[in-house]
Amino acid sequence: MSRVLYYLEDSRAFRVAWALEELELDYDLKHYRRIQGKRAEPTLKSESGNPLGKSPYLVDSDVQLGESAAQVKYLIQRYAPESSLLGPVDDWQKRGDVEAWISFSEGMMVHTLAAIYPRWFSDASSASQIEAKMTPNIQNNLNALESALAGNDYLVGDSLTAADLMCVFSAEYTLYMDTGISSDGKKKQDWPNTLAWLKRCAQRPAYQRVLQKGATHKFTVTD
Ligand SMILES: N[C@@H](CCC(=O)N[C@@H](CS)C(=O)NCC(=O)O)C(=O)O
Repeated sequence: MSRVLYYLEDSRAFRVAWALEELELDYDLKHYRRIQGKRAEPTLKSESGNPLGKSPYLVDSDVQLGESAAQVKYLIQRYAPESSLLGPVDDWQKRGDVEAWISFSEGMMVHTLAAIYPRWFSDASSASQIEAKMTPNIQNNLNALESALAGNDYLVGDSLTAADLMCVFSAEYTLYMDTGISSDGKKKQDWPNTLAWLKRCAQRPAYQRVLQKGATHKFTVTD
């Protein structure tokens, strides 16, 4: 069975590579570069067959999928349906919480990108004005993670779930890009539970195996 993950450097594709490693599934990682640190090189689109030209894109034998959340859920449902990675099978509160965090990782944490795109595509003054407008939303998101992680090692329950697989990238990216943080007189250490969770997840053998495989991911939080 062939399984290929189309991996753009420093991107959400890390979520899927990490999920594959947690599930101990074999896969080929096809690595692509960004042009000047932004858009993907065009070969990502032509070689993956993803009409959107975005990463991650997963081809798993006869299945082809875009969207990191769909890929992470597909892998768990297909290859580890009895696991608690989507929450314990009989606990609907926890399963719902995992779903909510999966949606949060893209639907809410995308506020970070609303501050990044003006940095990339607009002038410095407009970018800083937009970042200031987005700051309450960005900090609200970080505060939600921080509260959920008070006294907890992981976002839902006491073990890793898809909530962590999805939200870690979003939080790492927000802290690394420093959106709505130092510009508002704050520092990463103002979210200590979140920092500890990011370091804890980064120490997991599966997370480390992604890096050892050569996947470029510059956002990892270490001591
Ligand atoms: N919602 C999608 C977002 C996919 C996406 O926008 N990926 C970015 C990298 S994080 C990308 O491929 N960017 C390259 C480009 O826009 O050219 C997901 O979660 O997979």
